Amino acid sequence: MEVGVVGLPNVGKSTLFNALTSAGALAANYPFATIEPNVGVVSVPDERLAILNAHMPTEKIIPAALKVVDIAGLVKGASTGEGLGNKFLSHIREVDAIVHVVRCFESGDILHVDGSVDPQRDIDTIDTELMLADLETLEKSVDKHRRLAKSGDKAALELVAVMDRLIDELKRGVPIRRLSGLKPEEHALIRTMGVITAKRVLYVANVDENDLHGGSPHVEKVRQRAAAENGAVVCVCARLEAELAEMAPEDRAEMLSAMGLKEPALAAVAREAYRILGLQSYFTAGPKEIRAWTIPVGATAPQAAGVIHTDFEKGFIRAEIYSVDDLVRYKTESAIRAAGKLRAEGKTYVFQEGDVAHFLFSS
Ligand SMILES: Nc1nc2c(ncn2[C@@H]2O[C@H](COP(=O)(O)OP(=O)(O)OP(=O)(O)O)[C@@H](O)[C@H]2O)c(=O)[nH]1
Ligand SMILES: [Mg+2]
Repeated sequence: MEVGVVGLPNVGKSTLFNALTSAGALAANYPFATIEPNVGVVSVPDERLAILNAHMPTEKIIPAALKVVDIAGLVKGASTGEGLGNKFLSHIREVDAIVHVVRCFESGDILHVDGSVDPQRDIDTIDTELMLADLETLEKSVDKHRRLAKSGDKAALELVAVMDRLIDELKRGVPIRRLSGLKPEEHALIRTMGVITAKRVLYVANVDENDLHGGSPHVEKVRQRAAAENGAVVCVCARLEAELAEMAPEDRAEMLSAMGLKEPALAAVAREAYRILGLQSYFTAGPKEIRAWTIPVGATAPQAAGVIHTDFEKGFIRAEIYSVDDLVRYKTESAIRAAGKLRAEGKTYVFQEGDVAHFLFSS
C-alpha cells in the first residue's frame, strides 16, 4: 500500500514522514523545506504476527509494507506556478490514498503561510489545487480519446463519457472522491486516469502537544470534512511523534504511555488507511516464514491466493483456514485440526480479517 502526503508548506508533513518512517528527512521551520520528494517504506505494525510466531516459531516474519511519499507543500495558485508549483504531484498520482496534513496546533514560532491557523480554509486551498491539477490532467488527455471515440472506438467512447462528467464536476468544485452513483466499471476507469481527488483522504490533524486527542475546535472542523466524504481523521502531534520515532523501542513504549497514548502514529495511520481503502489482512504461517498479506474486504479465496501469486489464483483448489484466535486457544495447528476447527474452504469462501491460510492449488 502506498500513501502520498500533501498539505500547505510548513504544516509538518516531513515531520510526520519522519514520525512514520524514522527516516530523518529534513523538517525545518520555513516554507518549502522539502523540494525533492522523500520516499520511505515501513512495516505495518501488526501484533498478530508476534502472536503467530510465539505459537509456531518461524525463521522470518514479513509484515505488510507501507510506502510513504512526502512531497513539497502546495500553496494557493500552485497550479499556475506559485510556490514550487504543482509538478511534484506527479509523484503521488499512483498512490492508493492521500494523507492530508492539516495544521491544528497554535504556535507563534512556526510560520503559517496564510497567517493564521484555519483548517477549513487550508483544506479548501489544497483541495482546489488538487482539483485544478486533475482538470489539467483530464483536459490534456480527453481530446486524444475524443478523436478515437469519433472514429468508433467503443472503449474510448466510454472513457470520454466518464472524463466529461469528471471535468464537469471538478469545474463545479467537487473533488472526484465525493461523486456518488458511479458504477464499479467507472471506478475502475477512473483508477487508470491518475487523478488525485479520486483517492480517499486520511486527514492527519497535526495537533498541539497538550491536545493529543484533538479536543480543539480546529480538529472538529477537520472531522466534519472527513465525515462528509467517508474519510478519516487521525490526531497526531507530529513533532512529539518524530522525537518518539528516534528513541529506542523500550523508551518509546514508556514515553507513549506517559503521554497517555495507546499506540504510535504509524499504527493509527496504517489502520485508518486500511479502513478507508476497504482493506484487510490475512496470514500465511509456517516454519520458514510468517507473512501478512493485504486484500480487499470481500475478497474470495482464489482472489486472496492471487496476491501471493497469480498461479495460486488460477490453479486454486481449496484453502485450509483457521483464525489467529483459534491458534491462541488451541496452541498448535494440529490441535486446531484435531478440534475440527481447521476448515477446508472452496472457491466461493470470502476471507475474513485475521484468517490464517494454507492454499492447495494445481500448477
Ligand atoms: N509546535 C509544533 N511544531 C511542529 C509540529 N510539527 C511540525 N512542527 C514544526 O513545523 C516546522 C515545519 O515542519 P516540516 O515538517 O518541515 O513541514 P512541511 O509541511 O514538511 O513543510 P514543507 O516541506 O516546507 O512544505 C518545523 O519547524 C517543525 O518542527 C507540531 O506538531 N507542533
Ligand atoms: Mg517538508
